[in-house]
Amino acid sequence: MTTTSRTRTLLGAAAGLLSAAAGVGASLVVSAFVRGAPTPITAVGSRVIDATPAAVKDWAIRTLGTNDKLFLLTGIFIVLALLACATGIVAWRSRPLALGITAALGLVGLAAAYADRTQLAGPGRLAPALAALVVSVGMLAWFTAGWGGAPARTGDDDLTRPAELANHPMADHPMAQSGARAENPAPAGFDRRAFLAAAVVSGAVATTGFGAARLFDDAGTRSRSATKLPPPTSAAAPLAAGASLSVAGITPYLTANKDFYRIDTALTVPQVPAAKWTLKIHGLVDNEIELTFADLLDMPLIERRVTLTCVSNEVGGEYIGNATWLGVRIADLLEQVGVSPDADAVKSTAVDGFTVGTPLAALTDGRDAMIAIGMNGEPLPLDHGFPARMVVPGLYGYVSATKWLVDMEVTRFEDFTAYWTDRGWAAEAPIKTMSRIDVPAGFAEVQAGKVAVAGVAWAQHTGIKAVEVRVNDGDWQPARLATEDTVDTWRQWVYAWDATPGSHTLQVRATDTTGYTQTGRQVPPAPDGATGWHSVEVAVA
Ligand SMILES: Nc1nc2c(c(=O)[nH]1)N[C@H]1C(S)=C(S)[C@@H](COP(=O)(O)O)O[C@H]1N2
Ligand SMILES: [Mo]
Repeated sequence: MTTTSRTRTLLGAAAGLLSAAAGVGASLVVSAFVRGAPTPITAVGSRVIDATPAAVKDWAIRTLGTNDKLFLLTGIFIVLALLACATGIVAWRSRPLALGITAALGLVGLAAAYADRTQLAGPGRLAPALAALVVSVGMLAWFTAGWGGAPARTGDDDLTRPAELANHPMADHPMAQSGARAENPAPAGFDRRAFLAAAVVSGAVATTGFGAARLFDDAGTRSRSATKLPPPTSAAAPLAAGASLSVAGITPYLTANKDFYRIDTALTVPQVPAAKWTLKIHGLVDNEIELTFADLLDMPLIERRVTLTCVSNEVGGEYIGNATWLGVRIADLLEQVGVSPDADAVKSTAVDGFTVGTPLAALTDGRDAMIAIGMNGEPLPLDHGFPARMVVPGLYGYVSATKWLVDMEVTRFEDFTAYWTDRGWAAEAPIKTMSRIDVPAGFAEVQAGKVAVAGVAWAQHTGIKAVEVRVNDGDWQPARLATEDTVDTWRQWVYAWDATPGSHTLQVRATDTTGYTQTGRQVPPAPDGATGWHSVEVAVA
C-alpha cells in the first residue's frame, strides 16, 4: 500500500465514521425534544428484537440474560461503524455511490422508526431518523468535497497534488512529487480546510447529541425521584418469623429491587414522567375512563407480597423474584368501568407498544391483581415499569405483568393476539408448580456429614403443600417447609441430608395444595412453561 492510498483509507474511514457520528448525534438532539421518539439506532434495534426468531430470543435470554440489550446495541454500533468507514473509503472511487449508501442507511433507520409501535404513533417519531439521514449525508458530502473527481487547488498551503501528476505514469517517480509536499502526500481532490471544518462540526454535533441524551433522556428517572407514595389502605400482613429460613446460601425470601430479574423487549428503558402518564381503560365497557397517576394515588391502595415468574425459565432457572407491591386493585377499576358479559380478556399495552393478553377471570376472581406503583417500599424502579405496571398472582409475566402500562382494553381472546402469542407462546399461561435447589450449588464440593439441602418452591395462587428430595434416585424424602406466607408467594424448604463421600445427584419435587405433584417429564419453556425435576450434582469429600 502506498503512503497515499493509506492516507486515503484513513481519511475515508474518518470521514465516514464522523459523518455517521454526527448523524447519530443529530438524532439524539432531536429525540431529546420529541418525547419518546426513537433514534434510528434504537428503532433498528427494536425491529431486530421483534424480528428475531423466538428460538434465538430464548437463547439470548438464557445466555445473555439482562445483558442481551447491551449486546445488541454494541453489535449495532459496531456494524454501523464498519459500514460508515467502508462508505467513507468508497467516496474516493465514487462520491455519489458513497452518498447513496449513506442515504440508504438513513432510510433503513427511517423505515425502522416508521414501524415503531411506541405510543408516539404520530409522524413525530420519524424526526430523529430524518435528522440522522440529512445530517450524515450532508456531513459526508462536506468531508468528501472534491474527492474522486478533479482536484481543486485552493491555495499555497493546499495539500492537493495535481491530478495530472497523480495519474501520470511517472507519478511515483521522485521528481513527480515536486508539485506537492513530499513529506505529506495528500490524495488528489483532498481539501484539508474543508475536511478539518467538517471534522470540527461533526464532532460538535455528536458531542451535543450524546450530551443531550444524558441531560434530557431521564424524564422518568427525575419523575421517579420526586414521587412520594401514600401508605397502603390495606397493608400486607406482617411477615411470619418462620417464613424465612436461615440456611447459608438460600435465596432470600424477599428479593431486593436491585436483585430482581428483569425481562422485557425494551431496548432502552422507557422514560415516562408520572405527570404525563395516563391509563386508558376501554373496550367492552359501559363507560371508558382515562386515569392519571394522581388519580391512582387517590384510590384505595393494597400492599401485597407476590412472586413473579418468567415463562422462559428452564427448570432451576433464575427468572423469579418475590417483592412487596403497592397498587390499585384491577377489579376495582373494572367495576368502575362496567365490564360487558361478552368479555373474557384484557389486552394491555405498554408505552413501547408491547402487548399482553390476560384472562378477565384472573383479574376479577378475588385475587390481588393490581396496577402496581410501588415495589418494596419505593416507586417502581424504571426497569420494572415506572410509573405503573400490572401484577397478577399466579400467571407468568408475559400474560400478566405489563410494565410501563398505558392502555387496557376489555375484549375477547378470539379478537386479538399479543406480543408473545404472535410468536407461538400460549394465550393462557398459569404458572406451573415448580421447585428449585439453591444449596448446595450444582457441582459444589461439600464435606461428608449433615448437609443442608435447601431452596424454594412455588405454585402461585394455589400454594405449596409439600416438598420432597431424593438422592441418587432413592426414595423421596420429605423436606421441612418454611411457614407459608401467602399462596401467592414462593416457599422456602430445607432437607437435612446425611452426606456420604462420593458423587451424588440431588433432586427435588413439590406438591401443591390441589394435590398435584410435579411431573418428572422434562419439557422446555415454550409454549407455556417448563416441567421436570430440578437436579444438581454434588461431590462429597
Ligand atoms: N412493557 C413490557 N412489559 C413486560 C415485558 C415486556 O417485554 N415489555 N415482559 C414481561 C415478562 S415476559 C415478564 S417475565 C415480566 C418481568 O418483569 P420484571 O422485569 O419486572 O421482572 O414483565 C412482563 N412485562
Ligand atoms: Mo417472561
